Amino acid sequence: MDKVVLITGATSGIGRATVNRLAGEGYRIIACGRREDRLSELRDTWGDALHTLVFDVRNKEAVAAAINGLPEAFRPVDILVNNAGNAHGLDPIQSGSLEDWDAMMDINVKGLLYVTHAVLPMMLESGAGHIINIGSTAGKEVYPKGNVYCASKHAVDALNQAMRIDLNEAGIRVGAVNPGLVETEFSEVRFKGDTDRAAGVYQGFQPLKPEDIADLISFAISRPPHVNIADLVVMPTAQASSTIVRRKS
Ligand code: NDP
Ligand code: 8X3
Repeated sequence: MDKVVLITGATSGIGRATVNRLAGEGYRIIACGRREDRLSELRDTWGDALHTLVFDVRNKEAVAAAINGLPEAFRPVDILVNNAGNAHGLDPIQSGSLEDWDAMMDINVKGLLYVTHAVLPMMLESGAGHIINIGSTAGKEVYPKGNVYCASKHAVDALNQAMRIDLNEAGIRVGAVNPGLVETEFSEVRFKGDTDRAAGVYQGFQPLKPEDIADLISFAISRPPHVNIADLVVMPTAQASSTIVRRKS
């Protein structure tokens, strides 16, 4: 396998599971995140098959500098997995925090754009490429107190469609994976370190595992060149919508 995959949000959850899945399949990986210690652990596991980049996706200069400075062995990027993101807070719109709103729009939407902007010249030059955007069921429907997180993921849904349209002539594949409830550090971040509250989100039913999403990403990027998985929605069997989850008491 000589393909290079750049994965944002590689230090945790879906991103880390995707790194481990794809590295195990022989892809060369560029693992990105802010927590250097966790990136070092991945590097210890995968050695020279993995390159790490430390940046905050909100910092467009840092994003561009890191990606423009990739070593030859990790250029061009063939596959981009736009995964970095989180929810911050779960409050009604009338009492939401401006800091949380900024974080979600700056990371989930603008960060995804900055990374894509930095990677695309390599794909355009090589005349091929594949972008997987990690959206959410929150990008397909809105739920109580989800307001700005849902808006950020609806924006990802729109950008997924827009990228596919604009990059059609260039032969670049674009598709989204939109998960429902996956047990990761997502709820710990949303509830600002309240681990009890976070654990409650996944109680009484079997949530998705990050490896389930890595499995779908692996499937999407291994289709033959004429096949593009444009938009996938995946939920736990116990989940029917953002607000309907069958829990055992
Ligand atoms: P985690 O909290 O486990 O992982 C989030 C990842 O995003 C971390 O690696 C984190 O790295 C990275 N990240 C967050 N903020 C930044 C930033 N400012 N700059 C760079 N990297 C950042 O959550 P998940 O794995 O669950 O989330 C991954 C994606 O999946 C997100 O886009 C999320 O919205 C989406 N998703 C999650 C679902 C779920 O139920 N868990 C369901 C649907 C979608 P670091 O902190 O080291 O920078
Ligand atoms: C994460 C799933 O339902 O918490 O995107 O918004 S949800």
